[in-house]
Amino acid sequence: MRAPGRGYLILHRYLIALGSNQRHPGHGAPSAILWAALDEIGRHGCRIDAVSPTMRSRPIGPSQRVYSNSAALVSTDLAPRALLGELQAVENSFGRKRQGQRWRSRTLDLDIVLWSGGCWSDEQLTVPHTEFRKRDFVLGPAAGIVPDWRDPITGLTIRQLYHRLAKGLTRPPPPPR
Ligand code: A4P
Ligand code: MG
Repeated sequence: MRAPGRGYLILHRYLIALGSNQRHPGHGAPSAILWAALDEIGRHGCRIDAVSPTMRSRPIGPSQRVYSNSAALVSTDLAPRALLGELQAVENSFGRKRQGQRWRSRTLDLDIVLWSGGCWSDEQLTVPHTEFRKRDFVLGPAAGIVPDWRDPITGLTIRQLYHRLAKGLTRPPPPPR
């Protein structure tokens, strides 16, 4: 299939999770960074097919800052490792620093959550993302755009995973917008 007007072959679809909890000197607040990042992803060989609204979420991990999170469905001819490279280039272009503590504050984090090809595992990349079933800030936005996409590991849809998590949710509710 050829993307209208884009001239690249679409072989893969991905669910991408976006997160930010640090301001950027040019783009401003985390929610604005997420929208700007989508434009940039569109310039890195991906067609953006659907985007969730951004939500605010309490941080998991050592960082104290509130996150903005969203999800996007993208189509591309990039295979998983090639897409990871492009997403990391986008993260870097937003000033992402990789040194130091895991889960530290970041201007932009882009994770590959699901891939239309199913599962991928090597030393750099694991798809489905290992943590996504536990994260309301991934499943909530994703349920708004791809509710029927099935997790190849559990066989459950995003909607089912989200309802299951919501029922047992022990984390405090997100802060008000
Ligand atoms: N990697 C492996 N699999 C993947 C994948 N599916 N997608 C590797 C993207 N990367 C993947 O990631 C570390 C390495 O994971 C990469 O080099 C890549 O080869 P990173 O982005 O450099 O570092 P990180 O994000 O600090 O670590 P990690 O383990 O990816 O953390 P997560 O899972 O991204 O979680 N709280 C809230 N409320 N909202 C958030 O968005 N995000 C995090 C980070 C923590 N707490 C949060 C949020
Ligand atoms: Mg990450």
